[in-house]
Parts: sequence; C-alpha cells; structure tokens
Amino acid sequence: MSTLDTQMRQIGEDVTGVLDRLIPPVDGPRGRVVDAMRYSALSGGKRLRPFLVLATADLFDVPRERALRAGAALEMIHCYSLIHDDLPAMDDADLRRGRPSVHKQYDEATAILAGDGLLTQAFEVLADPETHPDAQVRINLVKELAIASGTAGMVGGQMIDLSDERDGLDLEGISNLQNLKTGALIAYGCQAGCLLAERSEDERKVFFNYTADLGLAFQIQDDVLDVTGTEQELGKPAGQDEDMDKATFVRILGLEGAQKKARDLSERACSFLDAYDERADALREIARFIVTRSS
Ligand code: GRG
Repeated sequence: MSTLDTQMRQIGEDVTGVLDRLIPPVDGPRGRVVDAMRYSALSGGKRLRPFLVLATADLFDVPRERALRAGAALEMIHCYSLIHDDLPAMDDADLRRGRPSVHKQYDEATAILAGDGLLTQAFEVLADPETHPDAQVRINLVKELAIASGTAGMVGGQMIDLSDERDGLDLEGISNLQNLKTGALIAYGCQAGCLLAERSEDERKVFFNYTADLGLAFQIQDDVLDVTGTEQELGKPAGQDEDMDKATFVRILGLEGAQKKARDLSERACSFLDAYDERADALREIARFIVTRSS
C-alpha cells in the first residue's frame, strides 16, 4: 500500500471515530434524525476535505485532535450538502456511496432534518474550546466556514447549477460555478489548517492558490469519471451528466482535453508548495491522486 493510501486510510478512520463520538445515537423520538445523520456521516467516502485539514495542520505542528475536530466539522457540511443534493427537489438521486441515499433509506423530511442537523452541528464543533483554546481562532474558523458554505460559496454554486442559465455556460461560467459549489469547501480544508496554526494572510494565500487549482482539477475529474467510470466504482449511476444534457468540462473540452486540463491544474497546484519541504508531500500526493482517482 502506498504512503498516500495509508495516510488516507488512517485519516478516514480517525475522522470517522471523531464523528462517531460527536454524533452519538439517542433514544426516543429524536433518535431517527440522529440515526440518519450517522448513516450519512459514518458511511465512508474518501474524506478528502478532512485530509486537507490534517495535511496542512500537520505542516505547522497543530495538535492532531484539534485538526480532526475541524476536519470532522468540514465533513459534516460536506455530508449535509450530499444529503440535500440527493433530494428529489435537487438531483433526485437514489444512490450515494453505493447505498440508498438518505431520503430513500429514511424519508424526505428526515433527510432534510438530517442535513440541517449536520450543518448546524458543524458550527457547534468549531465553536467549542476543544477545537482551539483561543476564541479569536474559533471565530475565524466559524466565519470562514460560513462564507465557504453559504451564498458566496457552496449554496451560491448550487443555485447557479439549478438555474435556467446553467446549460448555456461557457468554460469560464462552468469554472465559476464549480469554484463556488465544490471549490469553496475544498479551499476551506487548507484554510482551516492555516487558521488553527495562526498563519499570516500571505501564507494563507499560498494555500488558497493551491486549492483553487486543486478544486477545479477535482471537479474536472468528477466530470471525466461520469463518462469513464462505472456505477460500481462511483457508488452512483454513471453517465448522468450526459443524460441530463449538462454543460460540463468534458462537453466543452472533450474527454482528452479535460483529462489534460485536470493534470495541468494538479501540477500547477503543487508548484505553489515549492517553498515547503517534504512535509508538504501529502498535499502534493493528494493533488496527483485527485486526477487519477477512479471514484
Ligand atoms: C445542497 C447546498 C447544497 C449544495 C450541494 C457539493 C454539492 C452542493 C453537491 C454535490 C453534487 C456532486 C456529486 C458534485 C460533484 C463533486 C462532488 C462534491 C462530489 C462528491 O464529493 P467526494 O467525491 O465524495 O469527495 P465522497 O463520497 O468521497 O465524500
């Protein structure tokens, strides 16, 4: 197993452990929504976003438990977004991570509440002194996550994705949509690591540049996999973009053009890390993984 595989597996296990502790099952009528939150948050996934928090925090010797809590909060937001995205009013998807999506396993109302529960709890986790003893650091973590998740980030990107203008977008328009919809949370991964380590604005910018390219490369590979992947690999039906006649990077650039663009972006992302020694290798390797992954 490669070093990256080992690190991804370890971070995945550790984040799942923290999420398991943060979202304990409860008895009584509230139990159903908590079960649905656990069904989503403990169901695996690549844990890419927590990986970025941990790998960045590690560069600056942030205590691991703090980084894991910030990574778990970020994963809560990601899971909420997947639950709501799968609802009939949005993507109407029956499968997620190879299992029935939350509204299929439970029901729509429970899925909406489970997403709301995860969204809300993420901020509770960041606001807790266990995440960082300095209140100003906690405020920064909360504020940046709110910006990345809200209308200037993920929610705004999702709105563009659902709008009538979506299908006519050109390369710049699609890039903007995806920077907001998926890029903002990916960027927050490294920003959270920097914020926990109280790094300067200038240094945070280096990581912002890295994740700007990384996030776009991730989304291009997602479009590529929609064409080249299988349902088994993806844990959801393949070919959905084509079926919905969506403007995607593959449609605009062609399959090979999109693959090349993703590789170029991944390489350029790594170039922003040149000032860091081999302790940034995890960030370099994840950038390469993102454009070669099959799920
Ligand atoms: C509902 C406000 C709201 C937003 C939804 C992120 C999002 C916005 C929707 C997800 C739709 C989607 C599948 C987009 C493609 C890129 C993406 C986010 C894929 C899933 O992320 P991975 O591959 O998933 O990191 P895992 O399962 O590995 O965690």
